[in-house]
Amino acid sequence: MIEQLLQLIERNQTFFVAAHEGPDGDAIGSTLALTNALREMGKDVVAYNRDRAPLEYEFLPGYETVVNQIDDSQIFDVGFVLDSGDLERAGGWIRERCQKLVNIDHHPYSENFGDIYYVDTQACATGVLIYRLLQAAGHPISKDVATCIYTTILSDSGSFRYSNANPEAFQVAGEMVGLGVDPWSIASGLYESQEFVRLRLLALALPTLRVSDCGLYASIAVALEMYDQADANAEATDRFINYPRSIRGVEVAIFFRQTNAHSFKVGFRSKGNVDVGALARAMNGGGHHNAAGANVDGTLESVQGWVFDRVSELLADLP
Ligand SMILES: [Mn+2]
Repeated sequence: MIEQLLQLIERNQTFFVAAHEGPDGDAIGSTLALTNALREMGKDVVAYNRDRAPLEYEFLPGYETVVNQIDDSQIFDVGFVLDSGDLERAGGWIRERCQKLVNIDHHPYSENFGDIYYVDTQACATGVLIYRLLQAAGHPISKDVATCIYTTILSDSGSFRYSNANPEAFQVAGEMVGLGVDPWSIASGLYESQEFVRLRLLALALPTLRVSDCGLYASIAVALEMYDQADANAEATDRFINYPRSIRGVEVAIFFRQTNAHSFKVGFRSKGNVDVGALARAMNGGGHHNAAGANVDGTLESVQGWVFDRVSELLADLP
């Protein structure tokens, strides 16, 4: 598998690198880790994200080169789709624009799209798979690439707090620090450079916190009018779900984010005992064991009632 990938890189010149929409630190970090490394090898690379790179990743080398539009006629030798679960989350049209397509991911249920499928659910972040690839290629990891890889691990492991913070996560992160990455500057870029509008929106959302009678699930909600009041947009709601999740005893956290007058994007986080991926798939959504989401139509009250019932059923089955 890695051999095939190395040949593909060696024998081609134009590359396209993309990751899932609404990108997190692993999506943008792995996009830029691979992009920077390929550019160092002298390749022509377009880094793409449907939603570009959010401002909080400004500190990543190559940040300003991530585009959200490409030439109508451009065809690439090789396309890499990273951290995406399915191709649609990156852009279904990518298939036709790339002679060869590669799926690199660590999500369970990652769709088998592409000509090469390099998926390892044991990797704590897709960035770790990029690290393995560069190691195999014998490409020396620059400080720029190291910064991107370190960010993918920090972001997907919740700053080494989640159960995916395995020995490889610490080992690779440690190696990146050895290459000159400054953990404080990345942590401050990610977590201590918030936009004030985000906290204004949070102040409006926190009063919606609800904990179930059983204490096992909790939720938070953002309604459309809150965006106007706080002068914020949906990007500002990133990580709001961590507030209900952080409550003692809560197993499942739920985030209701209104997307239009009649529907909500419902996000789920599990502390590990409940498979919220299965729950979301039953609602025509998707995701993995500990993080998933689905779209549900209705008013906040009706959507909450329906979702709370599904979650209660699931929790009733817990041993
Ligand atoms: Mn990831």
